[in-house]
Amino acid sequence: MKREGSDGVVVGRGVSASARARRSGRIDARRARVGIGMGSESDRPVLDEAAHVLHEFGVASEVVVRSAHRTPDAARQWARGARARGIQVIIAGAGGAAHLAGAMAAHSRLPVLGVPLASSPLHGIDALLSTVQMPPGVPVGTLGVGSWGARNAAHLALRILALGDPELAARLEARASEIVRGGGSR
Ligand code: C2R
Repeated sequence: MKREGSDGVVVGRGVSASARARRSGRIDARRARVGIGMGSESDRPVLDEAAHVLHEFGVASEVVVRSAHRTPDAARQWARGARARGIQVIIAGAGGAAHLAGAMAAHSRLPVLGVPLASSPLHGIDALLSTVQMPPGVPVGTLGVGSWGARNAAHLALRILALGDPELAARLEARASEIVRGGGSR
């Protein structure tokens, strides 16, 4: 499901969707379309939930640890190169004084979805406030705290991608019908 390249980038892919995409020749599902950045390796269990939701819908993601505080140059480089690598949406999760999502939005014109994490003694309130109140013109679409936020960041990314991907839109519609019938959701 996942492979690790140089640079600590981990890519997951949806196999059946990949085959379909190859047949249709439209969208290469092997290529990461969502970039998932996290401030620390300790955030990985929560951000992995976003990667799993994307994987369920056959969307590959690139998962990296980058910190606006600790590795600012690497964080900037990753954001700046994202579009050229085929990334269409960035998800950034961080805890405490969470500036990662804002830094991503400063360095890229892609939509940035921020996930505040409850990793500090303030239980995510600090990360929520650090992520949500961006200055006008540098938007971060901020989701809920922790695992719910990570999963919804992926669901929102899927809806954004589905605007230009009818196959994905159909998969989302099918899942919405399942939920109406009582199938639940990740
Ligand atoms: P450690 O567990 O590595 O000490 O990290 C991380 O997201 C993590 O939740 C503690 C917390 O620090 C956060 N961190 C940020 C940023 N970089 C790391 N908020 C950033 O760039 O915003």
